Amino acid sequence: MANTKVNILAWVLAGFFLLSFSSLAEAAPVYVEPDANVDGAILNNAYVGVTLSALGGYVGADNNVYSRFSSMASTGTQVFGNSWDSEGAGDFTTRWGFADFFQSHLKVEFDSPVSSVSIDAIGNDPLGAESVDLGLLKAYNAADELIATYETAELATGIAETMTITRPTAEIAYILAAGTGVNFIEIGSNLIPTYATIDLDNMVYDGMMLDIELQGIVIPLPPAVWLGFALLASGIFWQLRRRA
Ligand SMILES: [Ca+2]
Ligand SMILES: [Ca+2]
Repeated sequence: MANTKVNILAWVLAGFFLLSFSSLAEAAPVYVEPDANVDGAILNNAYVGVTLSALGGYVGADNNVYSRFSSMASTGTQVFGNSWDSEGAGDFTTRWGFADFFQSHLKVEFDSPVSSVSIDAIGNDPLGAESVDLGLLKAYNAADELIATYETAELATGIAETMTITRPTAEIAYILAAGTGVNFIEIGSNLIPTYATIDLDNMVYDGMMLDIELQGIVIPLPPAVWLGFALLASGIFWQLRRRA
């Protein structure tokens, strides 16, 4: 009789576990927002589910991503920053470009591939520079294949455009984001080419994050945590079954 009770308990536990999956909320947007951190904070591992880094840049750039104040932030006061500056002095900047040897571009790696990602590109040329910026977002799969790109329209100073890539399946393993194209600055009678750089802010991703709702509070959990739960639950289940 006791064995039967344990057996029933095991099946009830298994049932509750399956129910918890079937009642999952829709995958919710996950915000990777520099405003959540003080000015100068290193953001590389500051958010659940993602790892941030700054690729390229001047010699001396440290490849960290920082929370950095920008008057052109599209949300709040902070944008993504890096350690490159125009003199190569290793100071913080908010400028991101795709010219490897002297511009940093933002890399965001996902712990598990996602289906959708967006980030704001913001034109950051000095007012009156008579130039515009272009933003570029590139998405790669786990085999390092470029699977989608998004390029903005021309961005005037302080103007933001949200760059979004959405795929039918969760296949985006990482993204790169920065300014692209070439600006020409008029100096005297000469047009001097400079690579376009932009500010980046307000990243949001969606896809494999699974939500559990407890007492009305939605908690997004990465799949690795769910896998842990699943292993734990199956372990308990089989222990109880063995006793039965
Ligand atoms: Ca912000
Ligand atoms: Ca610029």
